[in-house]
Amino acid sequence: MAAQPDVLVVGAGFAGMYAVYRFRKLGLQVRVLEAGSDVGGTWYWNRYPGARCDVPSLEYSYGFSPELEQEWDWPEVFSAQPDILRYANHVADRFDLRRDIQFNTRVTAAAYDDEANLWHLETRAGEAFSAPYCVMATGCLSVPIKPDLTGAESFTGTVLHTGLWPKEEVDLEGKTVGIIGTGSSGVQAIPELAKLAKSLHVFQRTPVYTVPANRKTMREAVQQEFKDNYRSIRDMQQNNAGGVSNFRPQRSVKKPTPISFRAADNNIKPLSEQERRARVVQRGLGELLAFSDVYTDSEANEIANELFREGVHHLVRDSSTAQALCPTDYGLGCKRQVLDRDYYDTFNRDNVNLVDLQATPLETITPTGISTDARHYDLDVLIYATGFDAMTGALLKANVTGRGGQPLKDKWNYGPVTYLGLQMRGFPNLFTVTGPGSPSVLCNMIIAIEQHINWIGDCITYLREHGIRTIEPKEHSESTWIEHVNEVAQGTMFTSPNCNSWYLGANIPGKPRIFMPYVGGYPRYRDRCEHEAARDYEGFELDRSA
Ligand code: NA7
Repeated sequence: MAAQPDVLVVGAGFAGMYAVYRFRKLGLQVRVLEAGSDVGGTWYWNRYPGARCDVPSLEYSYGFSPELEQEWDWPEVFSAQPDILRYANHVADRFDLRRDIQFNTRVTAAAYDDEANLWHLETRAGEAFSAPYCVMATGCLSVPIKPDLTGAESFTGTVLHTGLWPKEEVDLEGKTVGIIGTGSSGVQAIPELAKLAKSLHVFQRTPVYTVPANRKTMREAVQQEFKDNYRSIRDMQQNNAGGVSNFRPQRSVKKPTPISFRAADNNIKPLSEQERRARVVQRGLGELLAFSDVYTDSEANEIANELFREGVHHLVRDSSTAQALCPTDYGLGCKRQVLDRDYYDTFNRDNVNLVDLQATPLETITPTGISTDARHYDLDVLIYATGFDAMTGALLKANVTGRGGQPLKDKWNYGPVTYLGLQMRGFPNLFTVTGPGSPSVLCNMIIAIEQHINWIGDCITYLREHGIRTIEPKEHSESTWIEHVNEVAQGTMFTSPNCNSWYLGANIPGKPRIFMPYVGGYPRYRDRCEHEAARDYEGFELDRSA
């Protein structure tokens, strides 16, 4: 039997992988338990056609190893899933991470044992693991959900979920495919599925605001300029609200960098109608995202929404399809921005049909397809692009129980309560990575992950060096932090009353409506974490009775 590790880590996505590297450097014995058969997390599971990251790859990459930065080449500016997974595998090989990771191992329970001061983890296969510290690197979008649709089990064709896409190639040639869901995953998949399938029915409940993604291949000179400036780029990331440097190559660009329209004074309201339209015509729908007041002023927001709808009508030939694709009951900036490749143009194809579920509601899944109140659609393949139980789902699914057997689901009955998205009172020595109450999904995830793992590693080292038995947040720290997290989200489009996003848990019936990530910006958040470490974790209760 293997020796008891110092730290158990759940998940071998980018967080769990970096935890192995970092904790080893700190002299800790680490054991990672991962449900999948290999590394990569999100990028392991989300293999659907069209899956792609919405952060440039030179930024969405580890910064802990200058050698890694220099040796890795990205083929595109915004990478597709296979390239990101290839990178994850390279990192795992290069740093020999897999020897501390046990794959095909789903954690089904994590319980704190007060007396022994240990975390006991159980797996689906009945294995048991224990360690003094436990890190839940379980991801923010890792529990795919399917809506509870009548007859769903009766469908006899192939059923797929974008978030659980098979490793084996899915042959769609000659098939009639139906896809439910037009969030980020659906929008990315639909143009690719349309090319592969005989015909595609898109079942849409809520239309989306999506703008064209940057689809540039990487130019060698641009990549080299990034590589030459990586140290200052990493510093810039640390000081940017979203953890991106926005570094603009000077040497390798042929013409001078265009003047940024993202300046704080770049508002849509003061512009004339003609000027607004000219900007959109010249620069595309994405230009609407560059106006500052769109995110803070509901009038400005509606001006942009209307221009967006106009744009959709220009892009989609059939006017009733265009009309159905126009969002009307919520505004830009409420949900995570979706980026696409040819989404609207896909609806101009003869083999693609939009089914507007607001006009013709979905009634039942049948053995052969989907019935709406207007007609039946025969399908060979049914794809769910219906999202995730975001941010809290994976933590709750792991059946975490803290001091005195308190279930995490009870503590979070009215929404997630954490201090800094790193720890929960009543759950000593348990750490979460990019958890609710931290910048998390509002930040470049790799930057957020590295900061959390560094903080957790340093914290565990401190506890061990000072003979401290346990750490958990003080009650006051936790409650004031949650108040602050809520306060900074108020007044933003994220929390406007007509906004229903997964950030708010609104995609899950019965889930408390709380804005889960910290919107106050990564640098402000990081300062707070550093402040805690520098002041001997004064916001935490430390049990020195060891
Ligand atoms: P999202 O963004 O949660 O989108 C899920 C989609 O599924 C959305 O269009 C939903 O419509 C639709 N949905 C959910 N339930 C139903 C039912 N019952 N009927 C019809 N349509 C339904 O998930 P994604 O996977 O696309 O993206 C999640 C994040 O992953 C994304 O933001 C990126 O950060 C990566 P609704 O809007 O609820 O009406």
